[in-house]
Amino acid sequence: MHSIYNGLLEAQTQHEKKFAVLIDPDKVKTRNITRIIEMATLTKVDFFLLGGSLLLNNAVEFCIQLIKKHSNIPVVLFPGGTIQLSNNADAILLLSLISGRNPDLLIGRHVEAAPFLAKSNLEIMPTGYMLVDGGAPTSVTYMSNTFPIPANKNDIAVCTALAGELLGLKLLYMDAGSGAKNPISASMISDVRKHTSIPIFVGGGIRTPERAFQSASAGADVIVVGNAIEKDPRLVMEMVNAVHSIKPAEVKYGM
Ligand code: 1GP
Repeated sequence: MHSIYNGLLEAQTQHEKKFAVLIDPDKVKTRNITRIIEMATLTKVDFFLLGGSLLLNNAVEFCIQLIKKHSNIPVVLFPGGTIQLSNNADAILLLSLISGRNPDLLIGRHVEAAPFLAKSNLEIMPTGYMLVDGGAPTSVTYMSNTFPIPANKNDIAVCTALAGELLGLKLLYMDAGSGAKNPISASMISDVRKHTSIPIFVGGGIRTPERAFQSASAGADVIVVGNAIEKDPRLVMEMVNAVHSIKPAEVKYGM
């Protein structure tokens, strides 16, 4: 039980970084998903995140089946809404949008999902989800009806993350939003890392292995990449290698 979360805590103590591929079931073509799954298996991606802000075709179940058929990599739901729940995944990021002030995304959807989640076999990982301005409006800021944290307001990001940790959330996810123009700055990641201890996911607009390396060195425990890999599945290898290659000495933050 709780093997994915324990794995994250264990990796944190060893200063090992993890890499996750985000699959948006609506966007990826079947041919591309199969290619991404093959590349991910070959390069030892740590897990798949599955979800999007808007699911038009409800293809979550189809994607899980496809992943499970071709690989043993755990599938973690990253739901944009309650319809994106499935008992066939391994775990779920139970997101509370703590950067926003939309009660529905702080507790409302959770109430709706609770009966399903309580009966499911999913490993549930309560996550403080923080949207950070990535230079242009993204689907998630529009759909969530919230303002992201300004990109240069590290102090707001730190206090938000700290509040999430003090409330008992188990993970933080700092997201500039899918396809963000600018990924979250290394300085914001590093400041949040210095003031909190729970594992941090970072994603949104990471397009190069160098950027993935930089974000992980700044303090992210898990780097999430979606768009760039959807466009070019061959990028998986360099991205994973960059993130997995980080040695404790290269980790720049300090508690
Ligand atoms: C979005 O953090 C993820 O929620 C990944 O973003 O698609 O820009 O890589 P990209």
